[in-house]
Amino acid sequence: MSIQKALGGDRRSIAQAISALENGGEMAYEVRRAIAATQGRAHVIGVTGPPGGGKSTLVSVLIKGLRKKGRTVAVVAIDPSSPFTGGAVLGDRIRMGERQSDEGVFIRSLASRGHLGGLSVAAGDVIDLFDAAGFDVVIVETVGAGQSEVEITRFADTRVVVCPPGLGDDVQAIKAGMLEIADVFVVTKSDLPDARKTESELLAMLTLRRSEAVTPEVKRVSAPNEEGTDALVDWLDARSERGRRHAAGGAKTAYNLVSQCIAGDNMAQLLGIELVSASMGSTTLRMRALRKHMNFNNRCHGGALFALGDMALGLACNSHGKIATLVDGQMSISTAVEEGEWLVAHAYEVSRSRKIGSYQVKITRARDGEHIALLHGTVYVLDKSVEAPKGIDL
Ligand SMILES: Nc1nc2c(ncn2[C@@H]2O[C@H](COP(=O)(O)OP(=O)(O)OP(=O)(O)O)[C@@H](O)[C@H]2O)c(=O)[nH]1
Ligand SMILES: [Mg+2]
Repeated sequence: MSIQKALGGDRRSIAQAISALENGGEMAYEVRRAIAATQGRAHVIGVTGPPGGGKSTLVSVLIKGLRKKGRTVAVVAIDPSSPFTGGAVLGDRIRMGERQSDEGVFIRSLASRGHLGGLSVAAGDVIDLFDAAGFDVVIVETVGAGQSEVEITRFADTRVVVCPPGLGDDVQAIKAGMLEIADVFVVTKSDLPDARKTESELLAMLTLRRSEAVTPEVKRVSAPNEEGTDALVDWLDARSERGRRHAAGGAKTAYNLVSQCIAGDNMAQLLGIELVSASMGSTTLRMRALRKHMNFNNRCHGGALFALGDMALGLACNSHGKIATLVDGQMSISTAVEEGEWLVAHAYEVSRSRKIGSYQVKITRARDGEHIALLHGTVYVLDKSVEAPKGIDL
């Protein structure tokens, strides 16, 4: 596999790079490292909403509209049940198979792998890969059930929440979770009788929102009649939110900050912990289990594993630029590590408020992606900026 070819847009290499990211393993961090060195520029659009709400159909409509505007589009569908398998999505009108043969479109389904019921761990990396490979727009489809609609806020520049008619009281459930995160509500299936009612219910809820919040748009779309589709595509395309997740201390800044933190960390030097990649709220490190890490049983010492996990977690929670410190951490270890093995620690943010953050770190064996240990930690965020070591420009 050639990572450089993938970053140049070669489809076969992109597919291979995604497989590497999914499998974990040794190649995954090579890919992550290559991605980390590139600057994001894609407009990442997250599409979420209830099961069967019309998300995939809407994504097809968006692909078609964005292609007409000359944009290249990559799609990450996070749900094994999504019909992005090359079959017909909406009768003969929009065939995903036809879209797949379009050089400007790349569609990939990812299994959710049960990561907190939300986005798979690899999803963020796959989005970054598409971004690095030069796609103008990356669309992420997730089923809004539990964590995923909240997680999408970490990944997307623009959040589209699908709200089909006929949800009845379930519109209240949308109010509880998604009202907070949406940039635009799309009332799908607007050809169905209850569509106007759903729209007015949404508008009524939005007027109850706190006045300082930016009020999301509400748009109606009927896929079979192609009603409202152009307006939605125009609105999305005109948004200047492109690459927003990278702005204001985005991936590049986070990477610079984290790489300087680790360079100035004595424990990391002592144990030989290296940075693989970093973005806001997420880091990947690696460490080779050497003689000095072994316990009396000639296996990697639990303390060394914890130090690796703690380092990854510490960098992930400090990557926002505010000093954060671990106040509670628990590690479970499921597999012993032999001398000579490379270990990869991937830390990611589960949640974060102004003062408290929750993080997880997965430690795997690089050779085969075997699960080694899981660290869960709670951090306390101080009202102080992380100081970069002297003489280095951020
Ligand atoms: N009448 C009508 N039906 C639609 C429209 N959009 C989607 N549907 C139908 O709604 C059903 C679900 O559509 P999908 O696009 O698969 O919905 P989804 O949200 O992706 O579903 P999951 O991924 O399984 O959660 C399908 O039978 C579609 O044909 C529309 O605008 N009008
Ligand atoms: Mg779907």
